Amino acid sequence: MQLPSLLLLALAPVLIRCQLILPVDCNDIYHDDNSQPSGVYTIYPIGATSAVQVYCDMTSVGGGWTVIQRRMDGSVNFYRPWAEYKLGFGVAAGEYWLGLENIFHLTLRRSYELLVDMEDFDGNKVSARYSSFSIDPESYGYKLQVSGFTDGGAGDSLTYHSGSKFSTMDKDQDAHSSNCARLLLGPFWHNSCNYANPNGVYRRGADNTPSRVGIEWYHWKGYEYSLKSISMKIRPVK
Ligand SMILES: [Ca+2]
Repeated sequence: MQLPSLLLLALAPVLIRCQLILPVDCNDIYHDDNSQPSGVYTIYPIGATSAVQVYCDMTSVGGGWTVIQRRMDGSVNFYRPWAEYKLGFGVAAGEYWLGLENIFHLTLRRSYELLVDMEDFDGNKVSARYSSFSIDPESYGYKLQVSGFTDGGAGDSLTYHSGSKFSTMDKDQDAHSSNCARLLLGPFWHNSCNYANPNGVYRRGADNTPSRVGIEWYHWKGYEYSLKSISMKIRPVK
């Protein structure tokens, strides 16, 4: 009769170790083996039952970046309601949004920095980096907290959004009298309204009909140029 509990006792350290090695983010995977390439991996942002596939950038400025948002070919529709921005959508190997709840739990657990990489249709690549990035819980509207800008050629189109709640077409929490997510066809942490519209409509470069609805980063390409690609990625501050 004693044997099963003895066995469990003997196994306990192994079980505990298995739980501890579940990666919370791409940085955990990178530190486990820094020779692993960029690609799709499984992380556990909220615990053992929260497995989610993400794209890990293992090469940009030191590697270990967890991609929370990515546009690259227009294959995924980003004009979606609150419930989908909360849970996440898309494909880890392509375009996706990690989900506000996942992002909240990640940045609750650790202090993160943010890197925004982007490219235009002429092959020019620039970035914007922020030394501090977090979002508040849903009860506070997933409010964005971002600061500590460093210019990688893109200019700063995000600090203006810091302190803003997240808004979608069906949940207006922005500072504008109208609904910025509807006006710009892109759910985001809109203020009144925006300098960045990374979740806007995928279209090819310069286009102003209709105006300001593309994937924009104002301080690099203005309001009427939709980027070829953009990705937002986070990494724990060392
Ligand atoms: Ca509003």
